[in-house]
Amino acid sequence: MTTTERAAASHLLPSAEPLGLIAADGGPVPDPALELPDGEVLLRLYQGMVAGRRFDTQATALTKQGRLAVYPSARGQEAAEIGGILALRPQDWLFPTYRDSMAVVARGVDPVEVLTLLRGDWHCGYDPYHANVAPQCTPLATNTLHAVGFAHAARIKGEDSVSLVLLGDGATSEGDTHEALNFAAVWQAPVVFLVQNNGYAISVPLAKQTAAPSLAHKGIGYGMPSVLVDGNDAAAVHAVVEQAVARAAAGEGPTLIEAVTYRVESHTNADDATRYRDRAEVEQWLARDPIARLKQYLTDRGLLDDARQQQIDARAEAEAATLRERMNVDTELDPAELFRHVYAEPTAALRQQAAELTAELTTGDQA
Ligand SMILES: Cc1ncc(C[n+]2csc(CCOP(=O)(O)OP(=O)(O)O)c2C)c(N)n1
Repeated sequence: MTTTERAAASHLLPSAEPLGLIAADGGPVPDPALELPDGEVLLRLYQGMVAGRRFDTQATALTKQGRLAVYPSARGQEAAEIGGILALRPQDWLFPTYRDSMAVVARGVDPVEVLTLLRGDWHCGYDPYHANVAPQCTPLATNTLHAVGFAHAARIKGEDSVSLVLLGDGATSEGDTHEALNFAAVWQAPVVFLVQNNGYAISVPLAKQTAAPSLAHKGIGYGMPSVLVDGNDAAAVHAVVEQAVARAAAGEGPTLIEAVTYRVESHTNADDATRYRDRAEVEQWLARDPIARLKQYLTDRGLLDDARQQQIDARAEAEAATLRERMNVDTELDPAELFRHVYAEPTAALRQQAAELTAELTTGDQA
């Protein structure tokens, strides 16, 4: 950048208010700064969100039935999850977190494979090359570095591929995110950062997470264009991610997107959110439900009728029933397998841990 360009860097700043296309009441946002996706895309977004929510409630039920060890729900975040994923091209790559199972399923990965990790297995459960989806990351923000490295490599190899990385508001405070944003901008890597600001990092609210005007404002510090978008508006999320992917694919570098949304459920089924937030706050966000607003919009324009709605519901229900049935089996896991794929030549410490585990499992001595 020249000094003049630096001085004019305000074009990198996000809008003061989140960009939107469809308001909370299902009506159009006046004078939108984005182009509305066509009717077919809006219907795909709607169908994807309905299926995503049904998958999410099914996975939550599976924790109660002891079939899943843990499940971080993305209920309420369907617009960000599905809007982002459906804006990707087949050759692009997704770098998700533990919360983004519904996005991984929407990308085409078998839902039973997606739930393998959360069932307690040691691996991610799916072949990353099947639908270009990296393993879901539990360590916060590590996937930002994977995405930048991957995107940079793709560019060097001359491949037409953009990496979309999903991260939470809490993850933006990690050092890894800083390094990823910095190098993405320096290298002009074809990567899109989609921050799902769902208000909380477990029990930590956004106000204790950052003093920045918005998470999107962080982009200017790295020299990266940033977008603030209504994360409960699937049409708007789709539009901004599609634009960012097109920019990246055209060699114009990375974009930081903050999608403002809300984590309706607790952090996971192992957490109790009533201990740190009011029901009134949750109610406010329920009124901004991403599915209800798109349904209203589509219905008002004759794009969705009862017959179509029934088809969409029936499909989501059938997928959930199949998932339930396929998950309702006792899996046989070999705990020793955990040690087999860490190093080509296991270290002495690892060999010792493996031996201790085998001894414990043989004698039943857990002391
Ligand atoms: C490096 C690292 N530090 C701490 C944790 C523990 N941890 C798991 S989830 C979480 C909160 C993450 O919040 P956020 O990034 O906002 O994502 P969300 O869970 O809300 O989707 C923390 C601190 C972790 N997984 N990884």
